[in-house]
Amino acid sequence: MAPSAISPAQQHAQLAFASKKVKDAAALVEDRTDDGLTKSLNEMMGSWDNFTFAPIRESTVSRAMTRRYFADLDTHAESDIVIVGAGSCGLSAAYTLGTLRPDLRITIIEAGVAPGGGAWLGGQLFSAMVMRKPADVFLREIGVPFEDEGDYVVVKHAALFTSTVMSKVLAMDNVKMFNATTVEDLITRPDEDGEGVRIAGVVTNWTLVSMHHDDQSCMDPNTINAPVIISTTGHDGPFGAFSVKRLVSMKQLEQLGGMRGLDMQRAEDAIVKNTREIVPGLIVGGMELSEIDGANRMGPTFGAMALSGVKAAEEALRVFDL
Ligand code: 48N
Repeated sequence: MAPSAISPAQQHAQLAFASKKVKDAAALVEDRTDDGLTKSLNEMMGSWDNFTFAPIRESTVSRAMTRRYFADLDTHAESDIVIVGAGSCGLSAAYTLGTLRPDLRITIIEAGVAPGGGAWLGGQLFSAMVMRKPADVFLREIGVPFEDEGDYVVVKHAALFTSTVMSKVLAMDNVKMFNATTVEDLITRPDEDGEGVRIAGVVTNWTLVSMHHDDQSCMDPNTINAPVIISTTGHDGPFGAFSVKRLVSMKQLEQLGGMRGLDMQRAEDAIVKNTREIVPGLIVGGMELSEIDGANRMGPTFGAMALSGVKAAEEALRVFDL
């Protein structure tokens, strides 16, 4: 028998996926008719007079959502790796980790209702997204078409990149994203190898609650334990650069380096090369890193975000397997 092209862990993950009554989307796609649509959809069109949905009761919908959500919260209360921030860097890290290690329980915490961070547009409301080579390697990995312009490539709409990498991450059985949820603190333990701390998880709350602690009585948070955290919370936005700012306020870092002015040439190499573990258990990548290192910003090029995510995943596996 030909050797299996996938690892035992991936076989395990695929079996788990199938056994959960969740049908793989690819297996569900029927043959298409000559006009490009499936036979079922073709038959539905034009026959709306007797059309009706199957019956349902409101509580059934409520239970279908809440049962799964709270089961996920219960399962992911102990995670192997938590990624804070589902922007282009966090999603690229999640894709790489989820693909390499389908045996690991990976949790993504995203403050926005809509994940994706700053990667829905290429820059100043323009649609196209530029990535400098060799970041096209990641686009080929996830199957995003692009125009090759020599030293750089152009994805026709930034949302095509972001929705593609997100759809692959969300389809992974070992990855769960909690969006509209904010990391509002870090769980720490004394670091056995030094005087500092080891990061051992995250403290979370609904984003709307996190934004109103000042004008509401205390609303206590929830927690997720994990031995490795990847923080990719960007450099702007209501919670930008969250983890590195928290390290300063808990006196684990002297001060932030402060993001420097825009210099495309220097910024992207620095972000990718310096994606690393900042304090034991906490890896920082993407534009959050520029706030700690004082790296330049790169403006509307996204190759460093994707490859910083790949490097953050590699760093996380190094720390996890230590
Ligand atoms: O897109 P961002 O902001 O961050 P990155 O590092 O993934 O990508 C940065 C990129 O979009 C740029 O800034 C480009 C390249 N421009 C550079 C330049 O020179 O201006 O995504 C961060 C995500 C967002 O979705 C936030 O909502 C989320 O992180 N987030 C959080 N989620 C949960 N808890 C938090 N505390 C938190 N803080 C931010």
